[in-house]
Amino acid sequence: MTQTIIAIAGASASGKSLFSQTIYNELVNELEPGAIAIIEEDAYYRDQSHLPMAHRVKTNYDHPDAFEHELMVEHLRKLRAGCAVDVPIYDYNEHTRATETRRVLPAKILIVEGILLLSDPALRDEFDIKVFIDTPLDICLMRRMQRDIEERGRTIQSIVEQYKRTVRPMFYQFIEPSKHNADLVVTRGGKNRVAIDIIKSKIKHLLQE
Ligand code: UZR
Ligand code: MG
Repeated sequence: MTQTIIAIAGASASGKSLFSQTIYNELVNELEPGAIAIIEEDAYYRDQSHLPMAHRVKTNYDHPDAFEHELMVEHLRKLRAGCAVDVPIYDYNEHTRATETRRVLPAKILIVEGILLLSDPALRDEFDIKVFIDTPLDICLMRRMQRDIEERGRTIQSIVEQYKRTVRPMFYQFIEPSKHNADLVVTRGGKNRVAIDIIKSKIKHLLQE
């Protein structure tokens, strides 16, 4: 069953996914099978299949209400109780959930990453270790332009529009203040080698206990 849940939060394109995946990928082969698993908050964006595309593009995806945090809490509790869960898969091009899901088994250590993990009090209580990736917002915007064009099928125009309308204001309203709920603040993002090594050794230490 899952014993330790580590939250990795921070702005969109701050390097959360890279930070989390680097830790996961470097540990997964070294540890015994089933010792570590990873879940993304993005997977819990609400299903919008009942809404037409014109409505889906208008959703505020940077607001806590865009996420089904209730389902995420339920899944985290099931994993702690030793049960497997079927995590949704989100399709950024369609702005809704895919029909398939991904089965996640109750690994001893679970890494969870996402923008609003530390702003929701109900969700926050589920985490044993809370990390905030603190990357300057202009760096995030540059990364986001590249990523969203290459991986999420967006245009410069749509990225600029979303950034002004939701990404930036919601960052200042919800994400930035949530930093104070973190146990650790990591500067720069996904390539902070010292921070990656510190979390890795903490995980190994926890597994030896
Ligand atoms: P990360 N997002 C979309 O652009 N479309 C969707 O259908 C769902 C999410 C974006 C969202 C948020 N915002 O900033 C980002 N907008 O995905 C979060 N606007 O993902 O943490 O990987 O950057
Ligand atoms: Mg990401």
